[in-house]
Amino acid sequence: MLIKRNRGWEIPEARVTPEHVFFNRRQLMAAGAGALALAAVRPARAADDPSASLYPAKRNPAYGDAGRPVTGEADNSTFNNYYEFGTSKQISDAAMALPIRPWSIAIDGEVEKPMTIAIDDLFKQVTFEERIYRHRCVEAWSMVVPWTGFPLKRLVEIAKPNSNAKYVRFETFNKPDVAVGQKDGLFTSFPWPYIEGVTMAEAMNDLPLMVTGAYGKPLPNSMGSPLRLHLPWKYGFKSIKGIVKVSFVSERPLSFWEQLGPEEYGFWANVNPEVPHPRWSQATEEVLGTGERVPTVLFNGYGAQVADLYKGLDAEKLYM
Ligand SMILES: Nc1nc2c(c(=O)[nH]1)N[C@H]1C(S)=C(S)[C@@H](COP(=O)(O)O)O[C@H]1N2
Ligand SMILES: [Mo]
Repeated sequence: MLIKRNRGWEIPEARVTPEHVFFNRRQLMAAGAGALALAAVRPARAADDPSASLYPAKRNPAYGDAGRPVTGEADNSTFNNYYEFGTSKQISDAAMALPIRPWSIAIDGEVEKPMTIAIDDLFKQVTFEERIYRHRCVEAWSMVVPWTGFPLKRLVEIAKPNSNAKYVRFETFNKPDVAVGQKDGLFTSFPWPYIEGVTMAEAMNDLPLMVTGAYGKPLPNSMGSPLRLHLPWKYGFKSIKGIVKVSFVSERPLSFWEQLGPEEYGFWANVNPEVPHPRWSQATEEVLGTGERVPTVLFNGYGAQVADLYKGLDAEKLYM
């Protein structure tokens, strides 16, 4: 029997309200008094992080300058998209409820040997480095962050995928007991857990960073502790936080946002100022912390490293 369920997030307006509403709120904050309130909020730190002694890591000179000033640490750790903890940007306190140890990562799918590895054991197998990257949210704001982490391609090396692996699929925790966005209200009907994915070719590019820290310290919970991804040439929603599973798969993963709004959020999500979001322009972006508006650049300025990945894919919707 076929039962058609009408879920809250299938209502076209409801499913896209959060970004719209909070974009306006953020503009208000940048405009005046709100900015002070923002600065007064203390960044949420990952207390007693056992990986603290691994910081600061050596800066990778190839990514030592993002061409723009680094965004203030307090702005960055208290202005976040992390829907597991609510739809506002002020989730840094709520995110402190997430226990970041014990934490393990499952690696499975088309690999030599599926495994589950404790996060601190994984950290022993990799070398941390610092990279300063630009980040461009699809909501048309941007920031610059000194991330610490290790290349995604190093994780691929550890996982040893076989030739059936065409994509890497990432999955965030699903803990309605501690994550208020997964527990309460309308957003319990979101398609948790948060999923994202990249092609194997994208994974093997030098840019994707498995992020463990920022500003020379372990990540605050609000920024995705203990492990997130950062893809500097794609819109920010691709940079999944709170990762618990990495799967090597033969089929293209269907992401959280693509499930919610396939006309607005596709698989590729490459930054392109000439392709507007269906509801707003992507031509410019507001710099977090300063309120300044600057032009958005194709591939967020990382075309030299990634443009080749998309040759011959003209029929694909590469943006959004
Ligand atoms: N699990 C998870 N990861 C996520 C999100 C989320 O809601 N849940 N939001 C994404 C979006 S839209 C952005 S812009 C970035 C924000 O990262 P930041 O808080 O470090 O700025 O995280 C991305 N990763
Ligand atoms: Mo975003």
